[in-house]
Amino acid sequence: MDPTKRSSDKAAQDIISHMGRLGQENAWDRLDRQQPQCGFGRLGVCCRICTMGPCRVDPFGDGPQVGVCGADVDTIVARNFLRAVAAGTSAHSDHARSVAEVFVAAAKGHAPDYGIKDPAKLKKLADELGVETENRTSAEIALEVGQIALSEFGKSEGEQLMTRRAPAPRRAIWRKRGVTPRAIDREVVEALHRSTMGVDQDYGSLLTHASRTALADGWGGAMLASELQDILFGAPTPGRGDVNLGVLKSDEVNIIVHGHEPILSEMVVAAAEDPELLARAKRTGAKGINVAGICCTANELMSRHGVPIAGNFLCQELAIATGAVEMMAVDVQCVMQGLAQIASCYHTKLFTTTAKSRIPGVEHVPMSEGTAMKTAKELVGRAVENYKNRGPVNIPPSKETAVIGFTNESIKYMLGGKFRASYRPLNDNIMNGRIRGLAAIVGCSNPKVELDYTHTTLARELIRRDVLVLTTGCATIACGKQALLNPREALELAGSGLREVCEAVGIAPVLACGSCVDNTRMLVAGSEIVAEGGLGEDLSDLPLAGACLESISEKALAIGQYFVASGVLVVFSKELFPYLGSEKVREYLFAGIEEDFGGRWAVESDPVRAAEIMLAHIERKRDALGINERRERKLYSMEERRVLEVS
Ligand code: SF4
Ligand code: MSK
Repeated sequence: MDPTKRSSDKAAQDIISHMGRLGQENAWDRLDRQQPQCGFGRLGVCCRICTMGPCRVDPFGDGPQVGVCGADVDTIVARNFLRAVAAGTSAHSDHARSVAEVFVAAAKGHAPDYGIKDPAKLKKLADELGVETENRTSAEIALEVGQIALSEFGKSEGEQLMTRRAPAPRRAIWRKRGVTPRAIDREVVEALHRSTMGVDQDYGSLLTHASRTALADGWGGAMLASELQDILFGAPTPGRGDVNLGVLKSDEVNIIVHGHEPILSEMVVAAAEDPELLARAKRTGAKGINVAGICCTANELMSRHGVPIAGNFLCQELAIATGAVEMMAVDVQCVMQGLAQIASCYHTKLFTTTAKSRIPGVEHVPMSEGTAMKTAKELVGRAVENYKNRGPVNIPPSKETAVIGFTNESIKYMLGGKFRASYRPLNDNIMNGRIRGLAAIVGCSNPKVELDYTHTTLARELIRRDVLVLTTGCATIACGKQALLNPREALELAGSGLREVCEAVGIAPVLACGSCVDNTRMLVAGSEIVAEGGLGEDLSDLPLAGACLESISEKALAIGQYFVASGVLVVFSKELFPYLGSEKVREYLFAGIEEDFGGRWAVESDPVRAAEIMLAHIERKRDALGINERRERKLYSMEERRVLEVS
């Protein structure tokens, strides 16, 4: 197939063509060989929950309308939706649990290679959680904070503590609807229980629990992951780095870290600076050691250390096919099993590092918090040794400069400075209409969609119409590859109002806010924007919308659902939303849920039309806030001014 149909990015096109010439297979080829994909599966109308099945209902013809147990199409689709949300929630939350375990081990002194890098953020979180900080060491505070964080997963009673960050009216809605999340594990377990054969068979009740489960992710596990990572590895600050396959170096040892948890990648970055390993690299003929990231690990590393990004999800196989990668170390999530096959075509050493994520035929080097640096040095050493085995390389020259690393704190700092850090200037500029509203562009890259095309087209369309874009995950990397994270280039594409504000503040109109778990930064930012005043009382009042048009993962669905249940409109691609087979489920997710939570789902595959949906929503919210009304300019007489001053 024509590589320009597979990717809008030239570097990826080059490597896709190169792989085609060599007869090497990638995700696009495997997708082609899966065609035609099951139409029942695409609509979410098949069920294999019990062994009376698998069952499927026929949404179009006169085939069966219920499964063997009698479950109808609404139940089947809603159960599939809930199970996907639960799986996505479990992924983010298990990531958070691993971070919390390392956090506690570091506080106890059992993880000597990790420490508290951001004591100010630790103190702030401790205050929020009611942990005493006076006359205590960082380690003592961290131990108690870490233990509270760990208890959020399995506590037998009480609500998720981070939900306190939400505006009061939002918490009241959750309470009224009975969806305030309890222990994270409990919500996931209950989701699986409810959706097993013969339990919850009311689609509305199943979808309500999907909200509760997703909220345990957004306002629970994922939010804790971002908080604890910031404290352990340092909160990101905006900084420059390079993005795309061109960051690989023809004369250095190239190491790629891929996955999600910074526990591995932070150590690999530090180990690559070890003088002894650098000297060994030089002895093998390399000029140095170059670490680059793929997927969310890439966002984590660039936002904290300026480590270059080689690419997003669909670039993982392409990076190896450059022939220039000595070693790829992976941890959890979004790691394709296909990597093993492509690595076998090259000299690349591929290593799995966590016990919960293994690949047959791939060497496993277990990473544990007690010996993290030792293991990281071993991995880097293996990469250095492997340099001599490198064959011909084919590194596309493309790379772009990006500014990455925006957080709730750093955005406020950029808007107001150190002593007046505040969202006030943002709120004022939304109220006066220079900025029409905010949009979140998040998520993955999917071979069913031309790589990076929808994320970047949507971003261009929104900034052109004066909407400030916040982005995370693989969408961020897509924007980075196409210079949308480069303030100089992106500002040329922005509408005049947005451009004026961004130039005054010194930011790009597309702000890179980190990895998938960092979507929770947007929830916190939204809550603080509400608290700042002038834009309503709740998240659902804000002129704000989200989109994920290249989703692949159940995690994306969990993220979408917690945004919706937090009061936000979320747009997914129609082809990538396999829950459309039930009219009642569609009616609830696209309309009814708005009455319950103020947010809703929409599906649209075309990024320009998706932008229209988001813009219409933003303008509706502005109308409701009364900030679109043109106020007549009134010239006051001296008499009238005196009255005003007195009152
Ligand atoms: Fe079929 Fe019902 Fe079993 Fe699902 S739970 S496989 S619909 S019998
Ligand atoms: S890595 S979940 S493909 S964003 Fe977070 Fe990218 Fe989606 Fe994985």
